[in-house]
Amino acid sequence: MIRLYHSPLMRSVRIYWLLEELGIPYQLETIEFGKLQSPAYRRTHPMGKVPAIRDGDLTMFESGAILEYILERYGNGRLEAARGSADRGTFLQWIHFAEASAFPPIADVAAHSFFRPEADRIPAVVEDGKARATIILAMIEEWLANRQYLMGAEFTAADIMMGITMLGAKWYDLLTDAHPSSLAYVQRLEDRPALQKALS
Ligand SMILES: N[C@@H](CCC(=O)N[C@@H](CS)C(=O)NCC(=O)O)C(=O)O
Repeated sequence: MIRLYHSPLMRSVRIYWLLEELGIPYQLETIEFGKLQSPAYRRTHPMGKVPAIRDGDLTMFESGAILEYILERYGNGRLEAARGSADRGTFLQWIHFAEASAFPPIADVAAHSFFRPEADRIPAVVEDGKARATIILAMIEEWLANRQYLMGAEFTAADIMMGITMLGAKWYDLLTDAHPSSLAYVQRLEDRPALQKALS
């Protein structure tokens, strides 16, 4: 059975949410954020980050990679675009964009506005993060203007990857009245029982 290493409200929510959507059995190992750097947990994730999973002999980290692995091994084609299709390209684009391009500016704003001790916060990093986030959020807003979900009418795992990024944007006040389609999209995601459980 998959064991998921998770801290509340962190990127491990993606995998918790995915497991709930797929209805596959798993064990949840919740670790306080402040204990992620303990030597014990760093034997599972050498950088002391979440998510990580164990599945039989496999130990792995990186939310996007874990999500792809779980879909491939346990998804039976659910929540993903068909392999080899053109839609597959778009699906993979959003999976990777979520963490590689969209999350970093949001994380910079969050770290230097909320998480770091006040003395370590650099206002210029916040300004730069906001400027980069503005470009990204405008682009997503345009994409969502005529779509319910990233891939169109159907909810997929791309919405799980990007959904947590977009929730981060909402939590850190980067989503505003200038983003009505994105706010409606985030609300649609927040209405899903599987996300509600993963956030509880
Ligand atoms: N790219 C990684 C990022 C993982 C990551 O940075 N997780 C944060 C929580 S959202 C963490 O564990 N931080 C703990 C720390 O840096 O001490 C992924 O998507 O899995």
